[in-house]
Amino acid sequence: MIREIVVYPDKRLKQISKPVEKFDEELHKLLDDMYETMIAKNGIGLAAIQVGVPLRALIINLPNEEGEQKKEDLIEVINPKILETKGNTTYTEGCLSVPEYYDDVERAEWIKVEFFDRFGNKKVVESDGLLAIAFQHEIDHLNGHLFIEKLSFLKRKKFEKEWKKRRKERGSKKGKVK
Ligand code: Y12
Ligand code: CO
Repeated sequence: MIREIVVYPDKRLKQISKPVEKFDEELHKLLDDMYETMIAKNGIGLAAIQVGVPLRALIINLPNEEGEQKKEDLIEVINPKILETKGNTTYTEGCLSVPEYYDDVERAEWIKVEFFDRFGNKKVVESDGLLAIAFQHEIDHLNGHLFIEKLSFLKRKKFEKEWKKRRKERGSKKGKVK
């Protein structure tokens, strides 16, 4: 089932998500729905709070070297903890909760992260490149943070101005249809 994406500035995106306690059918249904929703919206990562569920669960599905996004490469991440980070890198990020806005964000270049899969099996993964960025972007969601909070003061102002303008335009379009 495709769920509705929670979009900025919805207050739910500021919530600190709660640890998953039961690795049961309900969690599996949530993860399956998150995958369906992410694919339907052309995303490569999604946190549960982005579909309105305040649980520490996220998914990442990066395209492979051929540029194909395969389900076998899907990573389901429950109750993650970043154990170690190294270096710095900058990447132009986007987010399904902040549609049509992309900007450069600085993050750790390498991370070591511990998490559980949908069955409660513990994993430890070391990652760099796009995967490390995706982990950090999605873990930020679990702590109520969006990538736009990491922009410089001036860039954030520019974003808020663009966002207000867009909202006005969308509002007036809706008005015309009615
Ligand atoms: C690197 C940087 C950020 C992440 C987090 C996951 N981000 C996404 O999955 C962003 C998806 C996205 C998709 C959009 O839709 C289309 O391109 C059709 C989009 O634009 C619109 O909504 C029009 C914006 C963001 C992981 C790794
Ligand atoms: Co996001």
